[in-house]
Amino acid sequence: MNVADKKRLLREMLFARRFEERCYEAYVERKIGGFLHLYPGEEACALGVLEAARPGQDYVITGYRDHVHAIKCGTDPKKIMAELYGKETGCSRGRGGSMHIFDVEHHFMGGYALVGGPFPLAAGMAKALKMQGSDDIAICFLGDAANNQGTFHETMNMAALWQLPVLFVCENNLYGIGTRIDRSTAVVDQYKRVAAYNIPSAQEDGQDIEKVYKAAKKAVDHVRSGKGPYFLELMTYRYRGHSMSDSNAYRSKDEERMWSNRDPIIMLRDRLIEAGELTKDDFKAMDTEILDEIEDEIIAFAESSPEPRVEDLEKYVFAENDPWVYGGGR
Ligand SMILES: Cc1ncc(C[n+]2csc(CCOP(=O)(O)OP(=O)(O)O)c2C)c(N)n1
Ligand SMILES: [Mg+2]
Repeated sequence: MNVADKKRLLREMLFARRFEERCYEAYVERKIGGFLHLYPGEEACALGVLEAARPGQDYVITGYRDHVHAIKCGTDPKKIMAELYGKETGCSRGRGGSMHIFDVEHHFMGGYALVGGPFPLAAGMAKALKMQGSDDIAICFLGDAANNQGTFHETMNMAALWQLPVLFVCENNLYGIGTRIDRSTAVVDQYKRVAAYNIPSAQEDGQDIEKVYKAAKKAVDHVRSGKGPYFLELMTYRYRGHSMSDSNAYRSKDEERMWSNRDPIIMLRDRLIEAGELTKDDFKAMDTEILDEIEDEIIAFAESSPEPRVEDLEKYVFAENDPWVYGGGR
């Protein structure tokens, strides 16, 4: 990774952080309703992994903590913010909200609320890609607690049996809502669990984007070359509560401090400063530019966009003109 790439990734992480913080504010202002799960602290995971893939072309799927993954795939952040605001200009016309960001054009296949739901969907996408003879791959991001769902084991079995081109990325932030991993999960190291299915795997520091990129490159190369699935576990931490309704009272201050000392943005920033590639003023200017863009373009777009019309309430519930739904089959 050259210096220009590192600076771009620093900017992408900072943008993701500021975008998510602004979502928090908008939620508190009651501009955003429903559920909202934020990603600060975990930025290097989605951005580092997808940097090593072909975002916008490979098929990406994740859970409900999904904004940053969609942005990296190429979804317009204005459409994501408008979606959170419930506006007609949102990427799902305001009907989906935060947990259901979806963008077929950029191969971002969602945003799912059901924990573990995306595992089999990712395998299905990978099966389709394999049948088409494509060298695109499916990438499934999910949390640590999702691995205790039955869908995890069913999917790992079939993905290995059929040698599917799918990369599983476990964003291990050590908690499923308020439950620490060692209180819910017999095998704490998630990468070890797929040994039962003969799936190669690795564990990496999810706070260091350069390490994430390197580990993901190896994983993506493996999957793309037709060698079957791969499982990458990234050790990370979310700074905020599980969702906006979580008071975040179950973690010690010491633990929180330890992880904030390993902030992915600060670590890369300081490394670039030490190498003489960036100054503190450059970083400040980058931050100001991002904050202005979020306010003047993204928030302004969401605020000024129209609400969905009441007359359209029943629209987009079913696929319109779909012969499977409206009779006859295809
Ligand atoms: C099938 C299902 N069961 C339970 C829930 C409730 N639930 C929502 S998030 C969550 C914890 C998931 O934690 P993890 O997979 O580690 O992801 P994280 O939120 O930490 O990113 C649970 C149990 C759900 N949404 N779906
Ligand atoms: Mg978790």
